[in-house]
Amino acid sequence: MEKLKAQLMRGGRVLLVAPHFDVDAVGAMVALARACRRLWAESQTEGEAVLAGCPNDLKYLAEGEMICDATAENHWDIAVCVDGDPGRIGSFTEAFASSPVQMVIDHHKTSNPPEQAINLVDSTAASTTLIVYELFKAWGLALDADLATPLYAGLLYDTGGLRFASAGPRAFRAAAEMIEAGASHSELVERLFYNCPLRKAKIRSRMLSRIDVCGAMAWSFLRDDEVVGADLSGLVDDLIFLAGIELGALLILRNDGIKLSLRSRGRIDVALLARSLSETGGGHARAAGALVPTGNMRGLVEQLEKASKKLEPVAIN
Ligand SMILES: [Mn+2]
Repeated sequence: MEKLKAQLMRGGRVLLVAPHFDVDAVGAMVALARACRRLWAESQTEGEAVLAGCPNDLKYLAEGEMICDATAENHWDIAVCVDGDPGRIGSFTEAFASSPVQMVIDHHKTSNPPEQAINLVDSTAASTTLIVYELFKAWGLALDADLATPLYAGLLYDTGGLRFASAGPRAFRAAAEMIEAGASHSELVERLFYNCPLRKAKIRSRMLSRIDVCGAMAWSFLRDDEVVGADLSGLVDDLIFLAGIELGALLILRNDGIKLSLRSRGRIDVALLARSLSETGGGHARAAGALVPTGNMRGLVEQLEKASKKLEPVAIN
């Protein structure tokens, strides 16, 4: 942890990157960018922290932050990848790889960071922002609303509003401190969970109308052309929260295969299941995904159904 701080304290150009732009990833990037500036101000060092992209609907979290795209010049002194592997950052791969100092901060069970990077991977953390919060504490950085808001947004998002099994005493203690420091629980809950666009509600209703249950699995599908450009995050939760269900699977039928989102109540390790179905598969024990290179929906459903019959308790994360 001190090594990370010492590197960041040196200043220079810092690239913050993630393999996907969910609230946890963006929250971690934003909090780190703000913490860097705090450290530099304290030590009177010059530096610049830039986010490698941010979707429009999350710009409210990234107010005042510099955002670049992959066409920007590739010279960075430090590259930090959050909430996943730098092997999955697409057009920023070269920028990360050519950076002399590389860091990975992640909480995915299937995380596989490069050896040369400074790695802070903790799959028992409920969110990447929880790891970042603990880093700040270890560094003696005082939280304020600017830091606490993106941190708490990530923690809330990844724990489904502190409801999932991953939300234990560690997450709740951190949550309390983030709220004390100025993060607004009610505003963030409203933004994250009670803010569904009409189109997403209609997509959800289509998904629900197609639910099929086999054994302990509930699954449904959507065609790519039905969901173009739509935010599908959290939809699969409506499948796992059915009574008597242990495995929820949402299949998005695409030209290049079937994009699979999996949820488990804790007796099926869906990170392992996703990995077994595709090289691109991975995630957490209770929430994972994969792009399976197949056009055979029936075949895939049968594979999933088979897996849903092997019920064993799995670690919580
Ligand atoms: Mn996360």
